[in-house]
Amino acid sequence: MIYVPIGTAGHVDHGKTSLIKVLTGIDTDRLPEEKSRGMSIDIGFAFLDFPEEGIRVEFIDVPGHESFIKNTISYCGKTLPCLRKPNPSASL
Ligand SMILES: Nc1nc2c(ncn2[C@@H]2O[C@H](COP(=O)(O)OP(=O)(O)OP(=O)(O)O)[C@@H](O)[C@H]2O)c(=O)[nH]1
Ligand SMILES: [Mg+2]
Repeated sequence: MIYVPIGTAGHVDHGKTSLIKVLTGIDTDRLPEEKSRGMSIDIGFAFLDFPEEGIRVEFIDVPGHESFIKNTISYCGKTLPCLRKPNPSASL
């Protein structure tokens, strides 16, 4: 299996979480407060498999609101090492 990580980037309410939900069927806003406020607070994860190609696309969704910028930045540390990893079977 080849893992392809993709991170979102964009201002608040630009549709990052909605796009991932349409593509994967997974709502990355899992916290009750995220649902009640209608915005991402923490990073979230989803995936989309392409079994015949042996590919799993992994999505990392981040908050766009400036109040949660620390959580947004934290995904860089989780994603960039995976992008640099030479082993294609490495997951997040
Ligand atoms: N009309 C329209 N509304 C959209 C579209 N994409 C998202 N929305 C709406 O815009 C609102 C915000 O969408 P989100 O997907 O939560 O936006 P986000 O970029 O994840 O926002 P944050 O996580 O808070 O940064 C929701 O009410 C969505 O239903 C779109 O393409 N068209
Ligand atoms: Mg969001």
